[in-house]
Amino acid sequence: MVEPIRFPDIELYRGFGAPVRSESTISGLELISGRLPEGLEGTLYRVGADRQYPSGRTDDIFIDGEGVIHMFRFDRGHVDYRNRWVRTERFKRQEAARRALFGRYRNRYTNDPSVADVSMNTANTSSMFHAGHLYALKEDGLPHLINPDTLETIGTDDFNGAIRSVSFTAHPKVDPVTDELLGFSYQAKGDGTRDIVYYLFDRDRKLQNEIWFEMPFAANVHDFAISDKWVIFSFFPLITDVEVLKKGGPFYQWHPNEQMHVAVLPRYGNAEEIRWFRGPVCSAGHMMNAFREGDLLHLDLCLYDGNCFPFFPTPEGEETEPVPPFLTRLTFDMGQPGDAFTRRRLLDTPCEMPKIDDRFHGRPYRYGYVICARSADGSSAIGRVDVTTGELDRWQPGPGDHVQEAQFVPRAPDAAADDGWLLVPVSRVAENRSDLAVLDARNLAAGPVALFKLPVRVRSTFHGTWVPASARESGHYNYKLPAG
Ligand code: V55
Ligand code: FE
Repeated sequence: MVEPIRFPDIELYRGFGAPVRSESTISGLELISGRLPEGLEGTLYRVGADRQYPSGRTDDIFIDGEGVIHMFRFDRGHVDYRNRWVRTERFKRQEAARRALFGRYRNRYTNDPSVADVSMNTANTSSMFHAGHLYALKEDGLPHLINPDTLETIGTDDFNGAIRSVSFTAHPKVDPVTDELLGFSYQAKGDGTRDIVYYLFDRDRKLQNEIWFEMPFAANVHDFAISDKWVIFSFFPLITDVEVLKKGGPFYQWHPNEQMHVAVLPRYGNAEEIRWFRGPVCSAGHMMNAFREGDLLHLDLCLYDGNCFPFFPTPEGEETEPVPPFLTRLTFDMGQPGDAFTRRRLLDTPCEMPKIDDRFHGRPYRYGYVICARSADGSSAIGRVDVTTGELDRWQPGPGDHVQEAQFVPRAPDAAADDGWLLVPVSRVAENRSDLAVLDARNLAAGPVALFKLPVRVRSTFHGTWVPASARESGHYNYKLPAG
């Protein structure tokens, strides 16, 4: 007897969060207002989570669920949309069984015995384009190779055996100027292990550097940051305990009495050169950027003075108070001994999902793009922050509406910093569907220069990637840093 499909009445699945579970193909989105700027040719990929079948649990969390890859293709004045489930092993097994076989977030001990050896990789977090290959990513498994035109899933990819860890981050950095790929894996030898490995691939996917080292505890390492000489890993005390997993518990527990730790690695060197820094407890999911100023290494991130994931409790089972994220600069003096660093707030408005003009990854930069905290009416805004002045320009789509993470597209491969567009998916909550807004990055407050209507709802996307039409052809971004 097969159970009927019925999702639990929990906040996660209400309203705009209701599972969509369908795949769309729309040839030419309707233009609501404005007009599409000349020269915007390429594809925005976005990845998010949906629910294939109810898990039979009420502790589902928003970062879980099967991966869906979405595509907005800008082609000769039109925008085409499609979305497809990522056909992970997990998805295919559940589809065959016509029900959920996987239980609590990343807890393999809560899975159906029939899938004891199947990866929990949902491919639900982000996309990556490198050397002509498009991927859907989740940090607990290998990248899934995706057909960039049809969004068909081709399969997992270990880069010709180069990725020897069990997983690969959902926040790699593809440097669109050098076309190098920098990435890592944490808990790299399996759940609860303290191993972490940093990878550097050249523009042709050849592994150029690999540094294995140990974390202070079995942390979550969701993101990292790069500079021309160093790469930075931070360790906040959201910690995995396999004994807790065996009892059906949460994948992470928040340890408020631990410190935060930072490891600075040489981008091109080896493990002997690692420097460690330590500070009071805090946490972060997302980094905006890092860069070097002589011996000073700056790391800008959305920092929480507490637990960034309040749905992961303490070891005593206590929930922690939600705290707001503030864009903060941590500065490490690589010319001095010791493990101390300084900290300075860059913006007084809480914000998350930080992005930059991708050409400035690891380089001195001025502008970042963020989702600003919800205001009283429950909506959110897209903002541009000048990290040198703390100035904020923003656009709020409408009462009750939400924005998803922005993607900056330079006007030309060598355009000046900030000279380009922001592509922003908008959740029209009252209408139960989405829009795609194209904004002038230098004047967000003016509102979209073009606004496209989707007849369907883009339930949730976390992160994405812009692939210019020229890069789809050549495999490489070949962007240039603007002169000056
Ligand atoms: C995050 C997201 C994840 C995850 C772990 O934003 C951390 C943070 C969408 O999946 O698995
Ligand atoms: Fe993320």
